[in-house]
This record gives sequence, C-alpha cells and structure tokens, in this order.
Amino acid sequence: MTGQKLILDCDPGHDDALAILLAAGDPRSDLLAITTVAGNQTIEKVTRNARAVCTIAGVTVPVARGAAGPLAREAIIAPDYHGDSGLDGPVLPAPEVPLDPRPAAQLIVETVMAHDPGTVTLVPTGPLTNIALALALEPRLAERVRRVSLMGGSYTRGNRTPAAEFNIMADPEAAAAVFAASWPVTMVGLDLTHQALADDAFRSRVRTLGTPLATFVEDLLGFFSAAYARRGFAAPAVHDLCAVAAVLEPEVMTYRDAFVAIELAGTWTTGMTVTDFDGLLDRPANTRVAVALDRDRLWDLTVAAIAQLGR
Ligand code: PIR
Ligand code: CA
Repeated sequence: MTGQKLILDCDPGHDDALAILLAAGDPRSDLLAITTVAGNQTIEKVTRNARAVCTIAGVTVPVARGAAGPLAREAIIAPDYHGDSGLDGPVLPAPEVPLDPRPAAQLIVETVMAHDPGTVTLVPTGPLTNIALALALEPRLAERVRRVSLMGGSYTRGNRTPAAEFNIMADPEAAAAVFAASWPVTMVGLDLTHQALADDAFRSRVRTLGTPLATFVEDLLGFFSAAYARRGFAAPAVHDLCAVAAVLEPEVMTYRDAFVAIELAGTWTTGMTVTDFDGLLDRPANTRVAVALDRDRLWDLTVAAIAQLGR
C-alpha cells in the first residue's frame, strides 16, 4: 500500500460510520487501525458499532477499545441524534472482526512509533480523550505524527451549547492538550460540516449501488435524517466524513490558518474553540481551519469508496 497512513479514532455514530467507510474504501487511504472512544454513546456500544460496520464492510484492520469517559468531567452522550444503540436505523450484524486486546491509546502509540516519522495521520472524530492519553503516554508523538485531522469545534456556533461543539464539549481538557501540542492540526468544525448535508441526490447515488452495504448506509441516513429534521435541518450533516476527506483529498475544502484555544472555564462558553483569524491574540497560528467545502466532490469520493467495499 502506498496511500496515506491513517488511524481513525471514532465514536460511531452515523457519520463516524461513513468516516470508516471512506477511510477503508478510498484507494488513496492506508487505514492502519480503528480506535473507539466514548462519545455519541457508551464505550461498549460505540465499540460494538465500529466492529459491526467493519463486519458489514469487510474491513479487517485492528479495532481497539478506548476511553470510557473524559479526562476530568462527567461523560455526555448524544442519543437524541444517534439513538439508543448509537447507530440506530439499520440492523447491526453481530461483530465478526476481532477486538485488539490493547487499549486504544497504547495501540495509537505503538502504531505511530512503528512507522517512519511524519507518515501517520490521526483522524479523531469523537471526543479527544484517546489522543490526549496517547500523547501523555508518548510525548514524542507530537513530532512523529504527520498531522491530526479532527472533526470538532467551530468558529461560529456550537451544537451542544451555543458556544461549544459536542466532541470538544465532551472532553475540553483533552482537546486543549491536542491543540496545544506541536503537531499540525486541521480543524474540520461545524462551519465546514454543516455544508456536508447528505441530501436526497447523494442518497439516491448510494442506493443505486445496490449492494448490502449501500442499503446499510441508506438505513443509517434515514434515521439520521429524521433526527436532523426534528432540528429544522433539510438533511443530516455527515460531519466525520469530512475529517477523513481532508486527509485523502485536501482540495475538497479550503482552509484558513488561525490560533485556536479551548475555553476550559467559561460561565457559558466552556468547550468553545476560540479561533483567532486576525492575530488579535498575537499568537502563532496552530491550526488549519476548514472553511468551505466542495460538496459535489465530497459525494463523488464517498460514493466511490462505498462502491469499493462490502461486495
Ligand atoms: C454529536 C454528534 C453529531 C450531532 C450531535 N448533535 C451531537 C457527533 C458526530 O459524530 C460528530 O463527530 C460530532 N459529534 C458533531 O458534533
Ligand atoms: Ca463522531
């Protein structure tokens, strides 16, 4: 394999499931491992879900279970968007892929250190707990990792509170450690991902593939659409897919550099990703912030990836 080496750290989650499919099915990807973190649902449920997605898609990379809760706070979950299972909608197959015995943070450290410096990209699409734990376990990760391309945050408004996006709000201390480290960070936040609404045109392209996996994706998007419709969205935002796409085809979106800090002690703004595009804080930029998406191009590469899998 000569593709981009990546580790997907996720909390499936409907859009995390799509992130798995893109990371596994795109020919430019060399998916090394999948790790799970409590977020959209409990660690037991999201780990089962990750394995179920791998089973239906025929993905055989190591899957390891990670943190059951945030570093320093009470856990929050998102059953209002993802249902009681974390992946409501389709019938979930019994997981047939094995569970790696290592904790996620250990698997991340060992995998990154086993590859050449600057070659492995981390793609976190849930709370950043495992990534912060891995960094604490092995501080050299900060020089060793090529880039962290994360779904989280926003520079306009949140979805968990008016100020905070869910993944950052779920573990702000972990997020602060990830943004403060010396590795390059791409922030694919809500400003970008709310441009990735899985509309009927995309869904019918998936349906046309006609595979069992396409039906699975359609069932996922059916449930996710209804959840988003209750909040006035015409279609569901497939956030996590975008963080993977930013690695495999960076030109699918545009970016602006900024200094980003995580609010840890706001009265109303805890978990906010404070984004300084204008240099007002006089700090060097630490983040490449995704701002605008070429949606048709995102659908093209996603449909192509799904077509490669589960046949
Ligand atoms: C959480 C999510 C999505 C919607 C809501 N309301 C809450 C999950 C997605 O999986 C994504 O990673 C991120 N968290 C978006 O906030
Ligand atoms: Ca997620």
